[in-house]
Amino acid sequence: MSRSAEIMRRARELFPGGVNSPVRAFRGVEGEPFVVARGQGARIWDVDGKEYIDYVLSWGPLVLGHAAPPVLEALGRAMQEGTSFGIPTELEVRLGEAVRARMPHVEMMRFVSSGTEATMSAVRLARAFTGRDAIVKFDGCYHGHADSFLVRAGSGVATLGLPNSPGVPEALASLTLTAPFNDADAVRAIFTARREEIAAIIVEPVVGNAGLILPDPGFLAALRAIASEHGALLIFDEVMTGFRVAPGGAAERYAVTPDLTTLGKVIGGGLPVAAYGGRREIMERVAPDGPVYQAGTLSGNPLAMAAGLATLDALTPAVHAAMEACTARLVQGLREIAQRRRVPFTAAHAGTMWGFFFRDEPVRSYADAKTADVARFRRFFHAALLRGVYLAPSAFEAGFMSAAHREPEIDLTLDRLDAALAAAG
Ligand code: KE4
Repeated sequence: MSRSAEIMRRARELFPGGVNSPVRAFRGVEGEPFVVARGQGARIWDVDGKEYIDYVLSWGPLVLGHAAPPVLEALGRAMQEGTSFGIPTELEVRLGEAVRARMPHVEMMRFVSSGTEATMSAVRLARAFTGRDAIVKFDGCYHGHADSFLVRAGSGVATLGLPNSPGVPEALASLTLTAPFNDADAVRAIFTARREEIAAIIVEPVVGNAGLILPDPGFLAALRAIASEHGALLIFDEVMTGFRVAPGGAAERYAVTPDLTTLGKVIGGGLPVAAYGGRREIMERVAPDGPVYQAGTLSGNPLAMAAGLATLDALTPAVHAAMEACTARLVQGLREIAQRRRVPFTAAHAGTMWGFFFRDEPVRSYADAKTADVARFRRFFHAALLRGVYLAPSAFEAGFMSAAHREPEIDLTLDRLDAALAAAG
């Protein structure tokens, strides 16, 4: 028995599915997850010594790659001073200033410890600010596991084909209205029917939890106009897209300014950090200045702040541009391989996020994504893994890039995925 198998046997005694987050269990691709031992740059090694080029990168945070020197050095310095205080530190101020310098529309923010906390708090704040209870989200979008979001959600919920999760009271779920991504008319129709009830539209500006789905030109601007017209807030959930689809996130890439933004992943550099923020007049409603309560023992944790700050400081426009070029090269290379092998295939990227579907036509919505050939994805995933390329273990996730992936890694990846596509049949 491999060490991975032995450790997973013990893990299954302790954790549901042997994992601490469902999508790690490989249920979307069948088979058993490997147990990772360590990571360095673009690569990870499992406990049996097998090496993989990693395109999941902890589901997005590791934009500099694994064990990036600037992050390790910053952590080493910070931990010498202590690991947590529950008292204001300058580190959180410096990370907040770094975020606002890249996203000026995030005038004021609050750090929390997970993307779910960020989106949950942003929706509570939107409901308080507008005095309304309903929210609009999009089919296949995933905003974390807070009750209101587990309605036609993406990511692990889509991967596992779960219904709209048991345990969410119908009274609450009924306040979450859904529309297909890229369908502004459907959103207009919802507002026409329920205008006075809707507190906010929350959207992944580039969907990364139903596979990668790009917004049609004008779609995000249409959401901006609809929200403004009806007195609702527009929330960009940039937990995944933030500092990945552009140095200033989706707001910069698509020149659309949301009222509130949620962030995570990259701003923690691999440690638990997330944030919600936006217009000052809205954020000033948050306790202790305002009545909207939200709190967190480890919010603004100095080690996490240090890792996030080191990551943003190293993520210069030049580093971002080089990563985007590698992402484009990988996606174009995959298109050429699929075309040569006559495999129905569509792929896209936005900055340093990328994705593909085994389907000929482009994917504009979750409904489109669900028509892709998931069985072929499953075979391809395992053929790639066998050849040392670790892709997200689900057809309903995105791929990522890091500054540690250079041309040699991309060329090696394309060689390996060419062979994997042949083997996948
Ligand atoms: P967390 O609570 O997992 O930190 O963040 C929730 C979240 C919110 N918004 C977006 C756009 C997200 O992508 C996420 C989390 N992303 C998934 C990957 N698709 C995390 C991986 C996992 O669930 O283990």
